[in-house]
Amino acid sequence: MVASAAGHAQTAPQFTGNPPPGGNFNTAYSYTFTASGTPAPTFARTSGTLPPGLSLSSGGVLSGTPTAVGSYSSVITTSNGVSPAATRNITVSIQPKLQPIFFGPYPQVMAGSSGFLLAAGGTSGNPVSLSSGTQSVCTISGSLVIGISEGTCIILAFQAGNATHAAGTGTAIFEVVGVFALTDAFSRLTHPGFGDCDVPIDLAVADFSGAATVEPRQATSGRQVVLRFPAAITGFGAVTVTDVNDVAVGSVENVTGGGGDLMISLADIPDGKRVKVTANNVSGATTASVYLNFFAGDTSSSGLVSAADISAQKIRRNQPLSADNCRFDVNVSGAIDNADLVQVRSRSGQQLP
Ligand SMILES: [Ca+2]
Repeated sequence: MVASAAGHAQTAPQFTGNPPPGGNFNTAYSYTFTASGTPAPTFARTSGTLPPGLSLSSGGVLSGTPTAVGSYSSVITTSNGVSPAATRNITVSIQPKLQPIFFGPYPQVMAGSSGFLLAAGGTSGNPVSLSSGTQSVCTISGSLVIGISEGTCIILAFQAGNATHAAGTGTAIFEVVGVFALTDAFSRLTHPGFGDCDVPIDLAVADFSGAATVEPRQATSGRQVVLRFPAAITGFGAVTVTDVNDVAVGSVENVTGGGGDLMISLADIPDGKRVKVTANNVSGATTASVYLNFFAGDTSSSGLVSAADISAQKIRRNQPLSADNCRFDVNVSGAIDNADLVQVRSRSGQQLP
C-alpha cells in the first residue's frame, strides 16, 4: 500500500473472478475481467493471441463474435500504476457453432393420413433430414409424416456439421391417433345464386333399407357425394356407385381429394334409385360406403311423396335459400317457388321403389 499525495490509499491490482469461458463460432461472446486495486485498474493483452473476432477493452470487456474455430492463449495484464501489475494466462476455446433444430407445429396425424412436420436447423446450409424412430406408428417421406397406426410417433432430426458448425439433432414426439373413418358425408348440388347445398347423409344406415337419406332434388348434372374424413386424404382408389343388385348406377365422372374431403362427381343417376357409394382404399387404409336414395320431391326423406311433403314445400315457397331449406329448391333453379311446388305435387303418392 502506498500513500498518495492526496492521501488516498493505493493498492496494486489483482485479478478477481473466474477465467473467461469458451465460446462458439459466429455466436456473440462477452466476458468481463475484474480486478481489485486502487485506483481502478485497466486491462490489456500483453502477449499471445485472442480469438479472431474478439477484442479486449481497457475496461476489461472481452467481446465480439468469433470468426474462427480453435483454442487461443494469451496473457492479460491488469495495471493501475501501482506496482506490481498482475497477469493472467488465459486460453479461450472457440467451438463450432451449435445448430439447434426447431420444429414447426406438430401435425395432426391419424392412422391412414399424413401431415407436414417442418424443421429448421442451423446456419451451415446443410439440409435437415428427418427419420422415424417408430416405423410401426409413423413413417416420414421428406417432411410428410404418414400415420401407420395409433401410438406415439418419434421423429428424429439431424443436420450435419462442417468445419465451423457442429452437427445438430432434434426430436419431435407426438401422437398418431384414432382410425381413419368417415366422419360425415353429404349429397351436394350447387344452386344458382346460392352455391353448394349439402344434404347430410345418415352414416348410421349401412344397408339398402328405406331409412337411408333421400336426396330430393332433380338434377341431370352436377351431383356430388362428399365423403369427409378426419384428416387429409393422401390417396384413393376406385369409387363405385351400385344398386341393391350390385349393378353399377350412372357414372362416376370425377373424384378429387381436398384436405379431408373426397368429392365424387356423379352423372346419370336415375330418379327413384337406392344406391351405395363406395370409395376404396382411401389413404391406403380405408374403404368407406354410404347409402343414399335419389327420389325427387321427397324432402321429408320418408320414401313416399306425400301430402306432408307438399305442405312443407308450400311453407317454404318464396323463402330465400339457406342451408336449412335449400333442398326444397328441388329443381335446383336458385329459388324455392311455384315451379318446385308443382313438381312435388305432380309426384304426389309416388313411392321409392
Ligand atoms: Ca326451384
